[in-house]
Amino acid sequence: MAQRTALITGITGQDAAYLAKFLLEKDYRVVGTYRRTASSNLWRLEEMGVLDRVELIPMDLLEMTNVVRVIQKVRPSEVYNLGAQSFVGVSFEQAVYTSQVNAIGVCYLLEAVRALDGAARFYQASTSEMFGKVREEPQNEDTPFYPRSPYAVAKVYAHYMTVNYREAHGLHASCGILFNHESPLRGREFVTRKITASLAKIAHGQQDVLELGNLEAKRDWGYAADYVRGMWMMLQHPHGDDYVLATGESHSVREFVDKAAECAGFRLAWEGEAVSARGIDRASGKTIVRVNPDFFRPAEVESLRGDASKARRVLGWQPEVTFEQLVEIMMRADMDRAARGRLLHLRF
Ligand code: NAP
Ligand code: F7E
Repeated sequence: MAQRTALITGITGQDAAYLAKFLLEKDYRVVGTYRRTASSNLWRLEEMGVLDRVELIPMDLLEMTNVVRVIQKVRPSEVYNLGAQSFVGVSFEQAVYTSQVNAIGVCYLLEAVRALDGAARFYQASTSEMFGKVREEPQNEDTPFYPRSPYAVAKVYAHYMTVNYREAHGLHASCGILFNHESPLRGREFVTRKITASLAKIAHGQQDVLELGNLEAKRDWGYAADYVRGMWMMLQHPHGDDYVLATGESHSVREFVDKAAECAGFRLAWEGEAVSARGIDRASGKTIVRVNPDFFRPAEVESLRGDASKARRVLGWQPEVTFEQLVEIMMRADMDRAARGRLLHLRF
């Protein structure tokens, strides 16, 4: 069989690093697109040990001519659209930009794939954020959407546009409705990595306190390596379709903090309620976690829990890493980085 070519947009991001490694191990030619920036941000590919095996090509999802030419040049057999303004918090202040990248950018890509010959298989990174103010629990592929941020609204547009290109133009296009998935390569602004990196710095005397927003928000957190395997499985199925990937378990931010603190060698006692809540290190009596209202969102997604039974039944996908293992993996990686002074530059 001829070697397959995968094009991954957003190659500098968390998922792309795991997916690139996964596909290279399956002997794909992997081409990754990145935005030109003044400073290099290829550290994730470097950490995964794949930087020299991925072909890099500059592409911005906001520039349609660029998108079309990249698809024509690379002629991919599979396209994984992972590029996005992916931080929900920022989307409230950058609603137009987020819509252009996360919604219209996807339309450019779908058009480019259709214009080439429509043969490339297409993966769209849909999200559990589309369920937002949830209509039922757990959420599955039939649960109605109720997006609560410009990020999620834009993703709903992209989701239905992908479904439409599948139905109207016969593209082999799939949407993965992925619940939160994390790893040591997670961006530092997301709550899980913010917690593990901060606690590691506190444990090494490099930071005093971790400030968080809504401690009661609940998420269905899985491990990124499990989820990229699911993306690939979707594109190997004879037909394009939409699938939820999730663990089926939900935990609060506070539970994540407790478990991470334990892995970092702290035992926390909680005092106070809501914005006055404080996490105190029992050994030293110091407050090491507190609430800062600046980190609350104008509209919150309070609780998410996914039902991935369709992916299990049709694709044979299931997650392998548990919540406890995930926290341990992330905490261990950040303790190691802190010990080597690698987190000193991080600001939250
Ligand atoms: P990530 O680490 O934030 O990576 C996003 C990537 O998109 C980065 O490479 C970023 O480039 C790139 N990008 C941003 N704006 C772009 C533009 N205008 N043109 C081209 N590329 C652009 O995100 P992730 O966690 O890997 O997630 C991958 C995808 O899955 C995203 O679409 C996200 O919305 C979606 N998703 C994520 C989760 C999750 O829990 N991780 C769950 C559901 C869905 P820079 O490095 O230059 O910023
Ligand atoms: O927030 C609460 C916050 O920013 C999780 C993206 O990958 O997953 C991610 O979106 C929860 C929210 O992720 C802080 O209010 C409390 O309820 O880690 P997050 P997210 O918004 O769920 C989905 C599936 C995606 O698609 C997105 O691309 O934690 N929270 N205190 C906080 N969140 C942050 N970031 N920082 C805090 O201090």
